[in-house]
Amino acid sequence: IKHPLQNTWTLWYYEPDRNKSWEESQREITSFDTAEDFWSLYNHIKTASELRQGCDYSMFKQGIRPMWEDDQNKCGGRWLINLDKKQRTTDLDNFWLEILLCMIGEAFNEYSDDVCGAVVNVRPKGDKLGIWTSNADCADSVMEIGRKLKERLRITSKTTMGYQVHKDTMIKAGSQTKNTYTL
Ligand code: M7G
Repeated sequence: IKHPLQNTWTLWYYEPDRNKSWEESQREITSFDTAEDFWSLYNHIKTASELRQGCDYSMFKQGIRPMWEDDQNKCGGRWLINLDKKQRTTDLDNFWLEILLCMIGEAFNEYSDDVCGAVVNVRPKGDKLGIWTSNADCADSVMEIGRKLKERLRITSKTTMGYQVHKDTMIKAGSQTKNTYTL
């Protein structure tokens, strides 16, 4: 028998399309609930660094859409890791895989329930990794998830991580969103 995961996870893919809205361009790829099915999927698809610029992968718990508007996200926010351009070849794929493994392995202990999912944005100006949590007001949970992430990714002091509330991101198109927490 296969090794069951605590949760069922869904992979989403976003590709920009001028004829569709952002929401319509989010495509649900597949869901899985065993370690073996995770690896079959992971080994079958392009790595993040192989995606065309402008595209995203998102992996969320089944039933949570990878958007601010979802009930599980609307009071939440994300830990954001901004990579510089050089890190696409050195860090992007490693960080993304490690984030996925943290999530499916429920690495955040008593706070794993607060994790909704994660997103990788492949962008010309620098790639981004975000881990989305459901309640931005739960400082304990947000900080513990951030600390664990930083430890597991072995993020050094030169890379700072900021937690941004989705409600701030939503209205801040263009300019930079303020960090509500930093690590
Ligand atoms: P992005 O892809 O997160 O980052 O957001 P980028 O600026 O580096 O490309 C780009 C745009 O996508 C936003 O300004 C929104 O128009 C749209 N968008 C992104 N997200 C995460 C959402 C979302 O959750 N809901 C909606 N409605 N639009 C979003």
